[in-house]
Amino acid sequence: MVEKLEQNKVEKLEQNKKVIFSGIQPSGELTLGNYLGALKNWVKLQHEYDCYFCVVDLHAITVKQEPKDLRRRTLEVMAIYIAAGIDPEKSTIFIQSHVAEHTELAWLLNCYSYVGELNRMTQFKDKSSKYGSSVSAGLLNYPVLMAADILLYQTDLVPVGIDQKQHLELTRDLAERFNNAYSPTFKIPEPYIPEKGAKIMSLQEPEKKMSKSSDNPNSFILIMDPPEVIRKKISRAVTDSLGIVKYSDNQPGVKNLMIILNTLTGESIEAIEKKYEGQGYAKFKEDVAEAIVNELKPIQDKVKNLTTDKAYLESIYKEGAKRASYIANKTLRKVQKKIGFIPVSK
Ligand code: AQP
Repeated sequence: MVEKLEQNKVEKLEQNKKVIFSGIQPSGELTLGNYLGALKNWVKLQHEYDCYFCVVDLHAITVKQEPKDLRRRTLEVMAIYIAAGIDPEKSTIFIQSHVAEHTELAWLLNCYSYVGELNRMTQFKDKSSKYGSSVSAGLLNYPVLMAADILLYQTDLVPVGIDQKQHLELTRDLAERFNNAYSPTFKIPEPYIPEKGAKIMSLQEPEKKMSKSSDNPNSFILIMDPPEVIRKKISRAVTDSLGIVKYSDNQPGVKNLMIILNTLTGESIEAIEKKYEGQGYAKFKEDVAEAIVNELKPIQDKVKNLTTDKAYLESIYKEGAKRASYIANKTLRKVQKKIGFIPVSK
């Protein structure tokens, strides 16, 4: 194993590839937002970069999870990564809780984070208003764990939807704060926000982002939604009474559907406007639904096969955790030493 890891390391160094880290929480069934804002881009990036793609189960427990659902979803998310086109030979796919360095670095970074800056995070404000007085300290500390995830791998780029940009800025602040307090330790990562699909909005309240933890199933398309459900949800998507397919902030529902169509088919916004001129919304919505079905159906079929092959999934996450631990441990030991901890004797 060590030989294989060394070999891998040498290959990566020889290729001098930049490092990418990203992850998705198994906090619900994955949505079209996760797919277009994150996954679809990861697939493209894996050829050029040394990629770490993690199923961030530690993040998922910042809100209550049913243990059996969490177990099922964690494997399903992994299967979706692979089915969407992430090649486990090329990229490191692993489960966050299998690499203990994530929790340990998160604790250390917590001691360099300010409560005030965590309180200002939009996601914390949004989610804590939903959970009221039972909001967990984990939800407040979520961005610190995210910083640990990223910094452990000396990450260059983090491909995320625009909703995660603020957390990435905090990661950069924490890395700079630590580097300035001691000496250069962490690489300062850059966000990689896709041109297309950076923020897919709710189908029912298009001023809010599409989110897997929404209480209204009509607000999102799930990656695993059957074709007839996708068609129904798109036909029910909120539009307006203007009846014109136009890319405008005054028509947020229509604009969102246009972005989905454009991201999936590559048809330009202008071409879409022209194509549906004078036709109302019915045909437009039908085509949006078909584009989604065409994209997701092959992925769904592969996911169904993969989730029945637990031994294969286990082989991927075991190998992934070994590869990830090797790098993560090196960074963590550097951090411990700088802080002044006595190294563990072997
Ligand atoms: N609507 C979206 N549009 C574009 N990108 C999105 N992402 C999520 N929703 C959209 C991107 O997916 C990646 C993983 O996100 P996550 O599941 O770890 O956390 P999240 O951003 O909090 O996603 P959700 O669906 O809103 O989850 P819940 O409801 O559990 O909080 C990120 O790159 C994110 O940008």
